[in-house]
Amino acid sequence: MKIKKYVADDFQVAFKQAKHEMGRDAIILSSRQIKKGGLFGFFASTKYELTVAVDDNIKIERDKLRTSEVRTRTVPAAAAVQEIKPNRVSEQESQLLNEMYMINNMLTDIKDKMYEVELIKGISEPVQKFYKTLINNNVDKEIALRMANQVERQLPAGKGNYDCLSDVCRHTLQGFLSDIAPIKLDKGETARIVVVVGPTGVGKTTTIAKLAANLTFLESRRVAFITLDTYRVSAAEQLKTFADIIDVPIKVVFSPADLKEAIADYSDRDIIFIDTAGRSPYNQEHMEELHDFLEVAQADETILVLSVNTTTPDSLSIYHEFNRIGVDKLIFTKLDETNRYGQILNIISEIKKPVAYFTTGQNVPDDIEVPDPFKFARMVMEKGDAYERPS
Ligand SMILES: Nc1nc2c(ncn2[C@@H]2O[C@H](COP(=O)(O)OP(=O)(O)OP(=O)(O)O)[C@@H](O)[C@H]2O)c(=O)[nH]1
Ligand SMILES: [Mg+2]
Repeated sequence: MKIKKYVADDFQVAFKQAKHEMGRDAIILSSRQIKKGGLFGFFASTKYELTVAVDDNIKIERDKLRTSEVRTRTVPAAAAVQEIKPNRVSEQESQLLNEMYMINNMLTDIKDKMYEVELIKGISEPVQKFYKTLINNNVDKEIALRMANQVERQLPAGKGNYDCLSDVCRHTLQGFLSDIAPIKLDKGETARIVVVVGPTGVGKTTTIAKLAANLTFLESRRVAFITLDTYRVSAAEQLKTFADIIDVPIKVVFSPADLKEAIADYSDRDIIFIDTAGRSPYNQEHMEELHDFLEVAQADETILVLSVNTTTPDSLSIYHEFNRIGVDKLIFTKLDETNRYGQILNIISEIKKPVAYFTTGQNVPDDIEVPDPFKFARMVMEKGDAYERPS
């Protein structure tokens, strides 16, 4: 199956282009209006996006039918009509199917819009702008509506007061990101065990290096590393390099028994970071293996690292899989790679776990911060025109 997207100024143009390139067997999988171009969301123009697919198997069947159509011309007329008919019908069917997909998609779009209009009907116009700002940030509709309603309820009588509105919006957003829990070492505490888990490539090892460097240099804490990542060539080397630079000891362990020993060896350290191999959470065998290690580790905190580049549904399923082994906190990485932060709100609204850190780049140790709800709210609000004063 070949799938391709077509974007044009109007639906007909996109449709014709798709038909021209993909052939008449192509079917429309989805159609939607999108905004393109512009500056900070202003002056963006409306385009139509068609996702079109063509199934090679159908094409082959169709070609076979066409060949049979040619062949049937040599057989007696009555039989030929019967043979040709299925081909003609299926062409018409394909045409009809396309039309039906088109109509169906348009109806779904209209239904969605009506539903949205119905939902935000009770909200005053300035607050609807806040709602749109949240949607621009990819906040889920349901959560955006909940926030908008919250703002609406808190607004005093003079709803047109934009200064007041911006304060209430910011305050509401801050409320959603209020559970912040960075790593805290109690006075005199030793051998705090922090395990960092997550899918591949989200930034687990880099984040551990940032945390370790800051704890070592800024708080004069005695840190140790243990890595369970023996799967990827150079994985342990990566943490060893950081360990050398920061000057902290490191052990590479291959079995739960090794892990027990390594933890015992570092019992005089203030904090032990355990780095794990990035694994697909859907691989049961790997998850069981991780579970065996974690049973031995008896971590004080297990932190799940999620990249903001992963979609909300994917992040939620990743969380649910990792939560089988127990997740205490979250770290969101790669905030520098997006300017839509709704993802974070969607996830924390759903799973209600504290956020320990945001990471904002590849630089060790600088690109990490304890989430600041005020700053976060401002970043979300900058993505939209909620605070534009009426002229
Ligand atoms: N832009 C950006 N890149 C980051 C950030 N954190 C980590 N990275 C980069 O992401 C890549 C993967 O980082 P790692 O720390 O190796 O990720 P990991 O989760 O340990 O990967 P595996 O151990 O392979 O699962 C590296 O190129 C990092 O420099 C961040 O906050 N922003
Ligand atoms: Mg790693």
